[in-house]
Amino acid sequence: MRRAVCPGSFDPVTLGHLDVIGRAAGLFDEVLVAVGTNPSKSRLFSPEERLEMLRRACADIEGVRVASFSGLLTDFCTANDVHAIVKGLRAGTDFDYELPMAHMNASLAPGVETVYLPTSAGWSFVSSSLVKEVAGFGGDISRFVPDFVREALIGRLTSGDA
Ligand code: COD
Repeated sequence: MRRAVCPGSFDPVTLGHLDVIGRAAGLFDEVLVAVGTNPSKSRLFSPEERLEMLRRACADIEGVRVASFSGLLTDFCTANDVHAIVKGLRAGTDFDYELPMAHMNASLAPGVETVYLPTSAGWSFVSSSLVKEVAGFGGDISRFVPDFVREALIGRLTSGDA
């Protein structure tokens, strides 16, 4: 079985993420969407909240399972018999950020390949960070995230817990 992982922070999941996940599902027998920790980012939603949002968002994508991990991505790959890490690229800055990670992951887990999918043009400017910023200033984010994510985001930003 060809099994891949789409890892990310997903804080929160956007339609850009879902586009990459759906296209990865068309390339592999099974795709694990894995919520991990990026130590260089601060979080709005807890790992459990992000996992639950992803479960809902991916429910109708065939061949996709949602999981989480707390350590190294390569350890998750080894433990789950994953041979490919799928990442989305929006611009050159994503490539500059992702390439050292691909090299590090390859040196930690030889045989696990990183596969890059170019963003679909319509989602090239969409990121979790920008969606949070726009929502924080009261802007309309309904074109960028599923409805239930928009509601959760607005709820969090207006509750004072953000
Ligand atoms: N279009 C296409 N792709 C997109 C879009 C979009 N609109 N938005 C996001 N993406 C892609 C990103 O480029 C990325 O590939 C993926 O979706 C997830 O994005 P984020 O922002 O949710 O997640 P990141 O980049 O913060 O996730 C980083 C990881 C958690 C994967 C990373 O830090 C990690 O592997 N952590 C585990 C610890 C580890 O192993 N560290 C060593 C790494 S070498």
